[in-house]
Amino acid sequence: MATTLHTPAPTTNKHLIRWVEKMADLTQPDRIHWCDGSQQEYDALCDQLEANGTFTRLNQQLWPGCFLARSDPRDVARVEERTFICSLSKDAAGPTNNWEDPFKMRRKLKQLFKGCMRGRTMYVLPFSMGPVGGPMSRLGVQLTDSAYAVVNMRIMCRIGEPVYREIEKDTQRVVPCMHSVGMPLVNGEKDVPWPCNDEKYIVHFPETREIWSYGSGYGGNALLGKKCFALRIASNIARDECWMAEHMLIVGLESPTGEKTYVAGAFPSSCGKTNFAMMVPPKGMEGWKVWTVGDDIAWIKPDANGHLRGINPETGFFGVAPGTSAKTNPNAMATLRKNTIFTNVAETMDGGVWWEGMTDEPPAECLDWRGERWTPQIGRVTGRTAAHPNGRFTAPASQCPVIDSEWQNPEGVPISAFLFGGRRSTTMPLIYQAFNWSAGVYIGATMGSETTAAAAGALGHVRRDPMAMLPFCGYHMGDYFRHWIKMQRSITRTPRIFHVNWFRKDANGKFLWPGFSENMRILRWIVDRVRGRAQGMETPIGWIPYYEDIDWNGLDMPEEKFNELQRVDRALWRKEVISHEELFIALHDHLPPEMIYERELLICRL
Ligand code: TSX
Ligand code: MN
Repeated sequence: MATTLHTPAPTTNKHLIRWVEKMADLTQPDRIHWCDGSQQEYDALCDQLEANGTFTRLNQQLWPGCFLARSDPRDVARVEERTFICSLSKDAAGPTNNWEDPFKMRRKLKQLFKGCMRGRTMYVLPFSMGPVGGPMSRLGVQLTDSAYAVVNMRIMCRIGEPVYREIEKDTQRVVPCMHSVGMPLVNGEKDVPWPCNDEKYIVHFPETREIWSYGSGYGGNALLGKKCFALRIASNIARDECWMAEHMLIVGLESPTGEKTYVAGAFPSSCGKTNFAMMVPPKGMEGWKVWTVGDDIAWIKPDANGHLRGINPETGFFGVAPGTSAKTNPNAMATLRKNTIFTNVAETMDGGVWWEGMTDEPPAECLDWRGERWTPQIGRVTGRTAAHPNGRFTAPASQCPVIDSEWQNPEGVPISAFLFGGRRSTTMPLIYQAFNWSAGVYIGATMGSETTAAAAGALGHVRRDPMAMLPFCGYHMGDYFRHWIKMQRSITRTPRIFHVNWFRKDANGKFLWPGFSENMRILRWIVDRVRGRAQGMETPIGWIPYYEDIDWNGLDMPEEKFNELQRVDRALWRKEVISHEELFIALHDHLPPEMIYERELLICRL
């Protein structure tokens, strides 16, 4: 420590100071910067990122407060095969997680982190997931050598000064989060715009509630409050404390009379979760409103009355840019117009941003996400897109025009229903409702989505993604289902569970459902079911709406087409249920009996 320059610690917390010293000893940074979370600090870090070439300041007339970052092409997404759950027993992590012996992993990490911050600044970044001091909120401190991670974290969660004060109260355990891009600068070596390492490790110790991330500066690998903490570590805490850490959006659905119903929804990737979270009701449903509480993560807990309440532990949206437009998601477009960090999208010649799907016509010329000249012609010839398919915007939730009035309520909002969904071209009706809680848990446990990109496996193949938690559950998936089943015992008002599929196709491969705004019609039926106002028709898989019970005002939807959308094909469903077995076999020794019983009942009904 003697040779280390650093700002004075803005905290009296001995544990924190000692841990920071110990980690500085290990990683050997040139400087330690204790983040206060202020605007001045943010601006200074953005200036520094610009000077280093990590950030390009965008045209401030068109994009005030906005920056573009281009990552190293080898560091563009989460690295699932490099993500580890290091529980004491391999069995506790389950077959859907990578496991490594925690003692072995600690030795490996110690070796990787030794001197890894040489020549760099170590930022001490205290953060709160959920409103600071809220009863459902949890604290972490990320040590990182990435200023990019710091400025993104400032948008994505609550950081800085108030969090030190909360840590000092010593009322809860703080999750230590170590992060390094894994590229020390030795002998005054010049930095690169996007430092990273080919060797990547995203490591979770669920028992000691620790996170260690090495080698990547991108998204979920580097913003440790998000997937690592709020999902993988929090799912462990939630299991132990009887609440739920879910990969879910939360929306408030307001009726023309001002009645508000909150629902939480889990969808696998490329189902349009962010679009759904900010939906604009369609023509013909005037007076209905959709309010956004969150688009990615929900922490849900029974209150003193046994009613589920949920918070969005984040304060920003880290959304996929390609496909986002004024048509698909006008509220996201309004959100990201200022104070937004773009990563791996294209830069237009007037210092703006562009991505595939943003406008009908691509710009005549731009710089692609790698910074190379791109024209539609070059795109056609090389097959390269201007933006990376996983290009992102990091935008403050407070800027969303439809952010819910209660989105920062530390007690959360009341959750009346859970929605599960997937991208399915056949079999799955547009909407059905589970008979009860355990049948609903079965639906969530067996949900799946069809692969869209050829790279991700065979096109049209259904990939199971239970509750959209496959990459994010920090323990055995079978135990996770058991936890879901068990949750009902601490709830007095059981939420209704629904399954939706916006992506069913006809025999000619055409989408049967217009989707987007029109989904509101389905949500209205869900609200009416929750409130005990709408009929349901019993089918072998659950309750479905009668044609007459859907609000069709402003949409031409012939009854025959609706019936096609809703058709429960028993032959296809028998195949579907058979295919559920594959996942269940992998999890069999931890599977709660309810999953087996629900499957048997479903088979009998079919
Ligand atoms: O986000 C989508 N949603 C949810 C919106 C609230 N997408 C985009 C998915 C990619 C991320 C959708 N795509 C949805 C949807 O409901 N539905 C579809 C499929 C679809 C695409 C185009 C059309 C219709 C359906 N076009 C016309 O009907 C003209
Ligand atoms: Mn997500």
